[in-house]
This record gives sequence, structure tokens and C-alpha cells, in this order.
Amino acid sequence: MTENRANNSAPVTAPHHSVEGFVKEFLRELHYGQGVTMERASVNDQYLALARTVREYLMARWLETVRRQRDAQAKSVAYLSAEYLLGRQLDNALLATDMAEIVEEGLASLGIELATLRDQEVEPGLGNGGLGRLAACFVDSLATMSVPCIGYGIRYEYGIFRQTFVDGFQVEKADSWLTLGAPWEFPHPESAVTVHFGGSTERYTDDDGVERSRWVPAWDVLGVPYNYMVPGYQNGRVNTLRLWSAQATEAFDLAIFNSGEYVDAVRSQTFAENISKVLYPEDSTPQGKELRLQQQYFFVACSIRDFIENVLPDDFDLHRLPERIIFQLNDTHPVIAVPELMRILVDEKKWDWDEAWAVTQKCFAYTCHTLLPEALEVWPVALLGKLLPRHLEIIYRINDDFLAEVAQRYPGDELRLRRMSIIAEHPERSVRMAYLATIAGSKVNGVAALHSQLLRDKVLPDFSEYWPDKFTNVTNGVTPRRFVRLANPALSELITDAIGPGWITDLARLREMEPLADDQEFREKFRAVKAHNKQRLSVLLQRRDGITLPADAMLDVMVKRLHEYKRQTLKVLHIVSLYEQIISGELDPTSIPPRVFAFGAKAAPGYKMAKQTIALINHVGRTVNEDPRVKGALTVVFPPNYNVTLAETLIPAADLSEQISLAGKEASGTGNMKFALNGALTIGTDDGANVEIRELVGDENFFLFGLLEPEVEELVTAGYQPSKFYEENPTLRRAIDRIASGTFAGGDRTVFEPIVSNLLYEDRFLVLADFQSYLDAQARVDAAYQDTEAWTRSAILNVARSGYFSSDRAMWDYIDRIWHSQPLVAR
Ligand code: NTF
Repeated sequence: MTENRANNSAPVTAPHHSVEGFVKEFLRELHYGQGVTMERASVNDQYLALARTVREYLMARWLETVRRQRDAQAKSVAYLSAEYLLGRQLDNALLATDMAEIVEEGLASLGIELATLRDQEVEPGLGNGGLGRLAACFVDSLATMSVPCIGYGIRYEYGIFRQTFVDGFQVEKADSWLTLGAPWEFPHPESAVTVHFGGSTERYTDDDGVERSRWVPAWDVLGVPYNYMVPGYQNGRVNTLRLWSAQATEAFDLAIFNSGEYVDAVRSQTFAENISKVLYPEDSTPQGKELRLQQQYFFVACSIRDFIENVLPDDFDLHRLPERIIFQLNDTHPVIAVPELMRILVDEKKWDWDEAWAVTQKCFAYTCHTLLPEALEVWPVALLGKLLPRHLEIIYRINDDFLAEVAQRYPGDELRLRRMSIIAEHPERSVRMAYLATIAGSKVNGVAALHSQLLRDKVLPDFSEYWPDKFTNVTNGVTPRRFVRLANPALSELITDAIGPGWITDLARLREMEPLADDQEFREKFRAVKAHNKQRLSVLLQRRDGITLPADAMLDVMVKRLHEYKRQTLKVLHIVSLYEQIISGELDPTSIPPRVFAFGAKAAPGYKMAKQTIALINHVGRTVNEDPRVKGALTVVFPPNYNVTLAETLIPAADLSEQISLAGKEASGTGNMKFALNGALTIGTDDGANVEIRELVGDENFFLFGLLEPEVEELVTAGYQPSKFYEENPTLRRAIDRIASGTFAGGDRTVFEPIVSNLLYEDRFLVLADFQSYLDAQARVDAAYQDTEAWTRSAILNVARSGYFSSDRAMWDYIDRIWHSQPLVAR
């Protein structure tokens, strides 16, 4: 039967790579796919037909990739991530297939503008920020490098909320990204996987007379896989991203239905589907909600099952699993996969515990993405035991075995055992997921050099002492395809003209541009690119938000999630201080280069201080923008709903990149890399990957300020008193007083009072301590910007020296240091 099928299957080929070939396919999709004629087709019809046409050009490569991966029996990377912040798909697919020109011409011949259809796409916002975008960059790189990889995640029906402003305050709207059709996904309901929850465990004696535990779950849901193409850059390879959607299982519904509980039967369906309904909008601050744990277990249970049953051959000996897979845990969100694999091996396959543990330990590696203690996930034992009772037992056993080992190495060291236990006793008995991941993982990595160091020394010191070789660093990276080649076509053309197109897949080659920093003509062209990108941004903001950007101003950009540790408040204090100095006559507005301060930031809906800060930025912006005394000198813009799509136009236009987190708090940052690669200079602290950016681009091309991480430690230990900085620094005092006075809230002093008192009496992230240093650095920025040639030179050097921050390099580092997998195509 199988043989017959194989014999009969005709090779799948791509449509003809020509304008005529494309137009024919496009019209076919419009007619037979959408069921409309050209005359009646809406823009959405046209977009959907276009997307389906473009994906046809990828299909043969996709099928071939899957076939080769099976035949080669190569080791695959399974990237387990609760978030993928993909951004729009159309342009990326056009680039991968090298179809952009053909499509543009073909559509034009039908009287359609490609740009219009591009704008029709709603980006899948299945992530919060850096962590989700990193996952998207990584799968792009692996496909481009021809490394076998499956990305596993959740197909949230609603991604990150759409942000709107009402009177300057953030109001969240549901992100219904699927409503106009989802042309990039391939659902496979026939391959659905059942996932169990709840119930209890029982002891029993198996056929061989061995006493065993098993799980008697109480309810279940179906995981339906949706496949997405992850095309490599013009290399004939298309990897798979498999996102799981939750559905009610028939059996479950029917049982309740039969018992006459009609309402409950429907309720259970809704309940099941809730699991993949919505992305939790917390970035770096997990909430510990039961539904979140359901999501986590749901997607990893589906993924492991899928890999074992559908990716591996039928007769595969699971003892050899580590030869075929490495599950990379993207932070702690997927860590419940560890007890799940143990459960499969021990309970289902009836292996010995030690045998199962030996294999499991080789199959996982863990990436930590934070340093904030509140961001390290813990699950109350009560909750975990209720939802996954067998997994809790397994975690206990892992912990017991581990602590016994530790006790052997450190006899009598009770305190150490308590510190290293997976189970925390206070304030509530709970499971420390980062510890579980560290114990189970073959490797643990941080995401920038400084972060990995602090992870070893501060977050997991006992573990790094215990297993010094387990810990490693892989500095993050970003994909040059999306964030340079697509986002910045003008710069890309300039680079390619100078050094050829090889940089797109070998970003270190940007170095070859270095001498051109001294070439006057090149600098002029580089400035023309920047000016062009600013113009492009200006058009977009006008159309998108009715925002008018002044021409010829320095564009100073701070875009990232709103979080106190990132210190958007410091940026606001800078603006308020300049405003204050100008209106008091102290500062001549014509003595500084005109600046546009651009913000983009979403706040978690429940994060009060962050939402206040958004309102403050908007209110300061309104006051400043309306005041004739500063007109032309200072402009504040804050387009709502910052997302990948906006980033792609905003970042290439920037002159100055704000990376001003308190030292020791930002694990890496990846926006910082995107800005440097697009020729913005950074003003930043010695934090995260800023450290490496500065080392590479050179001190003289980076504006460093602020306390260093050890100085932060020292100040905090000595007893930090923010009010002292307020009292001793008149510039700071006036800026804070200005906010306290109600100037930005129509005279109402209460509106921003929480921010003011937080700064004066708490200031967890040392905004006031770094204020003067920041202002001094900003003065250096102003001075440097006046020397146009020198500034351009620095900007070019930033581009030329940032090739290291390609996610391709990051992937090679993972391969070398963690995965040891060989790509199907040689390096
Ligand atoms: C984020 N972590 C960090 O805050 C960023 O510094 C880093 O660039 C990205 O991860 C990617 O590594 C998180 O969002 C989380 F959830 F881990 F806190």
C-alpha cells in the first residue's frame, strides 16, 4: 500500500519562476481558491490569493526538506518555546523565494500594488517581546543554515493585545489576527494528539511483577497541529514551525452529554479551547495562573508525542533518542517537558528510572533569559499536583535523587541542600522550574556574556559550583534577513554595492565596509539612506497614526516593553529636564540639535506602574509638543501598538538607540543589536549585550553612562536613598518637581504622584542615581551630532562592526557549545 502510494506520487514542483508563471498561479488562486473574479476581488481576496501563490513556490522545498530529514536520520533541534513573535510572513517568503520583483511586476500588470497587499497582512503577534522574537530569529537562521529544526509552540487565537491610547492611557483590545483568514498555516486535525490533565496516581503491579506508579487523569483535550513554513534564505530549504491549538476531545464531551448535563457539555468544550485562546501578556513577570500551566504542559506534551510518534521512524529505539533530538528549552515555560519525557519512558515504556533519567538528561538544554528574581517561574506544589499529579511525583523523585548526590558530595551541609532543592518551602511550597531545568539540562546558557556570568555567580551559584562545565554563554543575535535586508532595503543596496551580497548569510563580512567610513562619498550615500528611511517613517506615521514628524531632526528612539528595570522613566526625566531648562531660559533651544523622542512600548495590563509611565510619556509629549517655546527643538512621539511591523520601519530611521536599563538587569536585549546594525549609535549602560556591542563598535562610537553592575550592588548594599540624589542635584529636583506640579496633567498633582513618590522613596532601579551621568552622556550626544561627518563615520562603523550579532552566529554557537548537531549541508 505504502509502496503503491510512493510509486504513484508525482514530484511536486514549484510554479514557473517568471512573471507569466506567477500571474497564472495568482489568478488560479483568486478564482479557484478564493472563488472570486478580478473585478469582484477585495484587497483581502487579493492578499489571500497572493499569500497562497507565494507559498506554492515554497511547497516543493518544504516537502523535500521533510523527506530529507527523515531519510538522513540526522539529529534535529526541537525548539520548545511558548512564544514566537513572527512578524509578517509575506515579505519574508518573497525574499526566500527571490520572488519580490516578479510579484511586483506581475501584480502591476493586473493593476494591483504589492505594497497595498503587504499592508493587508496582520502580523501573528504570538509573543510578548524579546524572548518570542528571538525564537523567530533562531528558526529563521536554522532554516537558512540548513539545520534540521522543528519549532514547537502554541497557536494562540489571540496574540499580544492591540494597544490603543485613550487620553494617553493604554487601553487593550483583543488581537484577532485570524479573522481575515490565515493563509500561512496548514492545520492537520487528523494528527491531533490527546493531552491529559488532573486526576490522581495509583500504584500497581505490572505483568513482570514490578511495582509501578501510573497516572489516572480526569480530563483531556486535543492538540491540533498547525504547520507553518520556515523558509531558509534562497537555499531550497523550508523547516517547520508546529503550533498547537486546543480542542475538546469528543469522548469527554459525549460522556457529559450522555449524562444529561447539556450545559456542562458545552462548558467543557469552551474550557478545553481556552487553553490556546490567548497569550499571557506578561513579559518578564509570570503570574502563576493555572491556565498558564495548562498551556505549558499542553504544548510540550503535544510536541514530545509528535516527535516520538510522527517524526521518528516507527521502530525507533528510544535509547538512542539523544542521537536524534535536542529539546532546547526557551526559558522555563516548557520545563514541564522534563517530567513528561520521564513519564513516557518510565510509565508508558516501562523503563527503569535510572535508564530513563540517563536518556532524558541528554535530550534537554536550558536557556535562561532573565536575572530578575520575580521572573524565575515557580509553581505552587498544590497547583501542580492538582493539574499534573504524576509529574509532581516525578519531580519529587528527581529532587530526592539529586539531593542525595549533593549530600554525598557535601556531607552535613543542610543549608546547601535547602538552597539547591527544586522544592522551595517559602513563602509557599513550590517547584522552582529553573532548578529543575538546570538539573535536567545537559547545558545551561545565558544570553549575553555579562548575563551568563551573573547567572553563574548570582542566580545559580550552587549549581555552577556543582557543575562548572554545564554552564555556558551564547550571546543572542537577530536575523539579518528580516532586520536589515527586508527592513532596510536602501542600506542593503548600499552595502551590497560596496561588498557584494554575501553579507546576508555571513554577516561578519560587514567588516569589509570599515574602510568606507573614511570615504566622504560613501558617507554622503549613507546619510542619504538615513534621510530616506526617516522620510519613509514619516509617511508611515502620518498614515498610521496621524503623527507628523518634523524634518531634519535627530531621531532618538526607545522601543521595548514597558518595564521599570528598562527605565523609560529615565528617558522621560531627560525630556522633562530639557523642557524645564528651555522654558526657564537657561538653555537656548537653538544651541542643541532638534530632536524627536520616539517611544514604543506595551505594558502588561495588570502592571500599574508601567501603565502610569505610558500615560506620563503621552502627557509630557502633549505638553511639550504644544508649547511654542520648545517648538522645533523637542518633539515627543509615541505611536501606539509597537510591534514587529512598526519596528521594521522605525529602527532603520533611528539615529540614536536608547538602551538604558539598570546594569545587571537586562539579560541581553536584541533591539540594541538591530539598531546598531541599522546605523544608529547607542546611548547605553554597561548591561546585557550592550557590553559586547560597545566592545565591538569601539568606545568612541558608543555613549556609555551609568553605574556598573558591581557599583549597583555596592550602592544597594550600602542602603540606597534616592531622595539624597533629589536633594543634591538641582537639575534633577526641578525635573521631578515639574512632574509633581501637575504641569503634565492639566494641573492635577495626583495623577503622576505614584511615579514621583516611587522615584523618591523606592526607586528599585536606581533611576535617580544614574540621572546625572545620563544627562552628561546626552550632552555628549548633542555635541557629537553637530559634527555630521564624524557622526556618520561612527554610524557606518556601528554597522560594519556588528556582524557578530547575527542570529546565524548565535546558532553556530549553540551547535558548537550545546547541540553538537551536524547540519545537513556543510558549513
Ligand atoms: C528577555 N527575557 C530578556 O529580558 C531580554 O534581555 C532578552 O534579550 C530576551 O529575553 C531574549 O533573550 C524575557 O522576556 C523573560 F521572559 F525571560 F524574562
